[in-house]
Amino acid sequence: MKNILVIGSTGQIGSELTMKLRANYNASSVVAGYIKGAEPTGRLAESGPHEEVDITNAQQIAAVVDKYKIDTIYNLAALLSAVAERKPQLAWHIGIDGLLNVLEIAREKHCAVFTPSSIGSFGPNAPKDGTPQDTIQQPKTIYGVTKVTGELLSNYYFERFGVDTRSVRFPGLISYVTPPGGGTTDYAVDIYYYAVRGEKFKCPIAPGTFMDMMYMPDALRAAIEIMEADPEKLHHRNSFNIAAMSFDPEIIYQSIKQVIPDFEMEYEIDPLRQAIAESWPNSLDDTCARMEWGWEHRYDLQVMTADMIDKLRRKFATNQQA
Ligand code: AKB
Repeated sequence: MKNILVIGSTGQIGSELTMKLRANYNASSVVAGYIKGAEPTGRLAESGPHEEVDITNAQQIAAVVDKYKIDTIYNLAALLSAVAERKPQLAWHIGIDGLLNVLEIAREKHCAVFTPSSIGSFGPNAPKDGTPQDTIQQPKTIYGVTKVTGELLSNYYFERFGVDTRSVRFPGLISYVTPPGGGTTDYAVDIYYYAVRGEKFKCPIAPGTFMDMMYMPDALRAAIEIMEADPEKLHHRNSFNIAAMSFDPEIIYQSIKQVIPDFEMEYEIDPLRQAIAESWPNSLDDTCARMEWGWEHRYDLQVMTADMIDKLRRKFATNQQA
């Protein structure tokens, strides 16, 4: 990876991944692609080049790829699961028409492409616990439909045209930097904000609903390590199961209470998110990622909780001083 374009650089993953890529490689060769209305600000804007790149506009993508001699594209443009259910056509347009634009440009201009998939690519008829790498994928959500289609399309471009496409199936991602928007797993981010602000949390997901989750530093490492992996060792490409921890709302609540004992939570179930969560696996088996490119998570729930609370306390203290 020499010259990198991040499409969706101001989103939940993009804002942190762009900064990490700039830290790991040459900052001036990591281009932050954004859409109108979501321009980068602060360090993201100052630390390297940024260009308007709407994934639905093939000419715009091609022009930026040419201008910066891009060899690797991180395609992070997507609607998260709950929002996608409300706007299925837009979810398809961004997730699949947009991906096709990226893959065609990658084919013409010889770029490698990373496009994240998700635990949402599985449906209710996949094995619930220890969901295998290769198993039935029949999601019930438009988000999942776009993710499975994206995996197949990316594999097709690799096998048919030799485009170096790679991907991981992200669990719910937890971070103190950029808040997510419209995901089913977002409760596991919100809960920390409420706890640190000393407010009671209304949990939209029912007790006993398990989903895979991951702390953002692990997710960023995964996105970089998969693109740096030795291609000779990859039997799979699109997309690898990766995992770090699986919990339900009661378990994360108890882990926060160990640090903030008077934290309170009650349940106010969101039927849409609950139905989506119930259709997803409880936990994925990530043996293939561990064997083929050495994937390892570093953060478990306890370590993540301690770090999230510490970082959010500092963030709120700084905001109050400002
Ligand atoms: C969502 O909840 O939509 C995402 C995901 C698990 O892909 N965080």
